[in-house]
Amino acid sequence: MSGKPFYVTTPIYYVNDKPHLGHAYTTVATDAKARFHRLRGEPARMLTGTDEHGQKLEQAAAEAGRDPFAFATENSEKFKALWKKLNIAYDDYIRTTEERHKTGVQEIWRRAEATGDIYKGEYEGKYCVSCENFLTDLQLDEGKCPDCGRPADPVREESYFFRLSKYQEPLLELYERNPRFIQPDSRRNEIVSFVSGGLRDLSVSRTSFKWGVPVPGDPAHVIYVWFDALSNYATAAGFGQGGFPADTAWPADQHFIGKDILRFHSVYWPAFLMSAGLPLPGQVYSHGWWTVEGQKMSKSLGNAVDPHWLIEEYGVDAIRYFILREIPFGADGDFSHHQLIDRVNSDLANDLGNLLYRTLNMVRRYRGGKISRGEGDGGEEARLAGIVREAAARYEAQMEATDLQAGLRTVWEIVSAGNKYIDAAAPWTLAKSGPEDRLDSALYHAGAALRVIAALISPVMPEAADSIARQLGLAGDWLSAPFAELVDLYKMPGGLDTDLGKPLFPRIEEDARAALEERVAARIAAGEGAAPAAPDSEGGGLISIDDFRRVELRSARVEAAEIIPKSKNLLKIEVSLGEERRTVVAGVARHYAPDELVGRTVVVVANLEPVKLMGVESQGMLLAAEDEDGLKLVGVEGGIRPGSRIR
Ligand code: ME8
Repeated sequence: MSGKPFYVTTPIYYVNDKPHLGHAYTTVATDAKARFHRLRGEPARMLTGTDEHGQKLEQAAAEAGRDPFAFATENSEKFKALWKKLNIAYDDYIRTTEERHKTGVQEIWRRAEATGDIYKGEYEGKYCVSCENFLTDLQLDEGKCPDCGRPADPVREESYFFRLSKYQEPLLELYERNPRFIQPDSRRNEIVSFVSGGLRDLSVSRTSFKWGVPVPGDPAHVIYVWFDALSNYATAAGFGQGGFPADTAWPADQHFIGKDILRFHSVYWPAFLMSAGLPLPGQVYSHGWWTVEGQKMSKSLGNAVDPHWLIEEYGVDAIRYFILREIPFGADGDFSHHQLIDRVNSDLANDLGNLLYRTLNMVRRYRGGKISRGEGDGGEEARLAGIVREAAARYEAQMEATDLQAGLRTVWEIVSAGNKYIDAAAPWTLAKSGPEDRLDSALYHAGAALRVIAALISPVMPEAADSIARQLGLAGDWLSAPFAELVDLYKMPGGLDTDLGKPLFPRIEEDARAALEERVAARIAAGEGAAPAAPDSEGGGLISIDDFRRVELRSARVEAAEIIPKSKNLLKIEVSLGEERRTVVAGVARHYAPDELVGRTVVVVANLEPVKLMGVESQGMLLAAEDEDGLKLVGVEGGIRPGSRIR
């Protein structure tokens, strides 16, 4: 027995939506934390999964004309597929529609009821289906949900309540006793003041729909989806009718979540557990929010950061690295392709990639590809060893404290020390004029620094770490050595057969960069093209005439057109809609010369949110049809006044 594992969880994601960058972020961070613990030789258990009940899912399935379970299954699979591609090494994947989960949720309910914390009443108030949240009139922001901005529905129905008010003091004591229960500190302060303001009892069942876990003994009610969902962390650890099994991983050491769901995790969840007499998790870590290119992540912008596409364009490790390195864990951040490319070029290609390539290249040229053990010390070696030792200890503390960004920065101090070491040791001079053992020592030390770097980046970039190890000629099980050995330069064996291989992270040069930015723009434009009310393409559901009418199509006359500099396919087109002139960016340059367009009547989607494409604000979209032979703009037959509505 290796003892209780470090148990770390992601939120379980709603399956009405397909996975996006935000989901990927939390999951990669959680995976990195679990892998860090495994790197230190501790058992770790990572849980993720999907949240499949509730009104939102029931509605989404109905709109898609699907059975809720089949719909949930299909979308749950999409999450699994992305986790595979993102190299997420989860140990368990829970779906709330599984039997093991439902039994456990009902058991938590029964225990809370036995404590006297659940009573029947009537709920009258508002409900936000999108957040699955009960709201009071005071919380509403002009009738809308304060969190997501969508209109809240009035609800009046019989409901069970949970005596949350009773837990105000115990919760405040918890935050006091375990000051790191909520991280980061700024979020903790928010919750402390929220709870100090007083807690109202919480409605924990619904009767107006069916898609959920039935309330034990009263099947007219389904258990409130957040009571159901939060319980997953315990049910996945084996909690059921008999309690937890003896070898359970519970309590969780860390719940990773986004700040949007902190209240549920730091107020409701510990209160439910206290009521059921169960041990509490160690920490709730609430991270920040991503915007995309400076804007809130919308459908169209989401398309430009679709995780599958990002992985194809940049590689899985570049994405994993970027999202954890770019912003301090806990703070909000902006995802910009420009920044991402800069980071790939500087940190990955120039710094790390170069250290690896120049080291192995010299090993090949001067030593026929073999690294021998060399401990000769001209002073530079001791300096490097000192930097590595100190940085590895600091990295360990930072990762332990979930300061993932700082941990990565620390590894790059070793990268930079490695590059400086090579400059100082100048193996090219040693190769010419010796001494021979100093050359061996220089190549050994550079290689050994790379081995430590590979180990320390492995939680965040597992593939790159393995690839560096393979190129260095280390054995397949290199990473299973004790942590203290992995970070000790002198524990690298000698006599290694290296393999120069291809550069690990190629630089994204100017041409490739322009082409990439153009693809980003095209994806945003394509995302814009999705009719607002259309269900996910595969759903193929029908839309109502009202949905169609929401799209404002107008005729327009092209007044001017020009190629956007650096772009191969984008034109900046000025159109007249009668009184009004608009600029529209369209991906048609491969099919039309700018001059050919001037004077034509085209069809414009006139009520799209504006979006910036390659620096130009596009205020609409042109309609076009495409087949194997090319693309043709949609026009209006005969003469029509520019700006006429098309129906
Ligand atoms: O809330 N930036 O599921 P969900 C960063 N089912 N992270 C983001 C993000 C963004 N822009 N958008 C989403 C639910 N996330 C519930 C959870 S748990 C018992 C039940 C991440 O599919 C972030 O982790 O809406 C956020 O908390 C989570 O996705 C919400 O996922």
